[in-house]
Amino acid sequence: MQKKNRLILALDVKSRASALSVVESAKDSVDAVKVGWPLILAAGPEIITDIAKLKDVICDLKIADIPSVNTLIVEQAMARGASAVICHGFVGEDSVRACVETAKGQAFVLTEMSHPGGKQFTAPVADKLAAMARSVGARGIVAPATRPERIAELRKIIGSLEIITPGVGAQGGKASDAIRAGADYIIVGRAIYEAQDPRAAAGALAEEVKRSI
Ligand code: OMP
Repeated sequence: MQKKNRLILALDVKSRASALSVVESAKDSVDAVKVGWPLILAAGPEIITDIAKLKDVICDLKIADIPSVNTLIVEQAMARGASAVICHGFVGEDSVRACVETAKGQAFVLTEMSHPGGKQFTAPVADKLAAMARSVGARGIVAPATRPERIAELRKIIGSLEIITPGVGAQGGKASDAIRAGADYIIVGRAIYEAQDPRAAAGALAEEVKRSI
């Protein structure tokens, strides 16, 4: 995944046609596309391979199972063309290690979630999850753009690991705040794919990011 625009498109749309159309519109301003359950269930897992021909794909299955099953899931995602995966950290070090090893290091570990409920159970353990992500050799963590101060705190724990951050736009976070707090990439879905003009929306976000570095 190149680090040009520092923008990851969360492609939570409900059909193959709209997925391809949004990617075509936004592709010049995004560095990667995050594909998750809504689109995979709507369009079939082949959509991972199709999008991967256009952009690097982060497969967001929020993997949270026992190590042997995590391994099977990551194998399938990578075989279909994913460049990286997202797994939950709360399942424990052995399960996360299985994802990291199977993805050859290309796994992002979810720490504190961005929605209000993320404060309930994930926030209190997020520092420990971030430290564990670092110790198992993950590529990076997912941390909340809705709480940029937490991005800054988690950055101190993970050192040079990458931070990818959702919560910009529809969830109320600001791209500039997240980047200034230490995020490497913002993850944006609805503010792009629900926009009248996804190309312009992605372009404006990429510009905001550029001005914040
Ligand atoms: P929008 O709110 O529409 O920009 O979408 C946010 C995207 O980031 C969705 O694909 C969510 O699944 C994802 N996400 C969060 O919103 N919060 C989190 O804490 C973690 C994720 C994620 O792992 O990507």
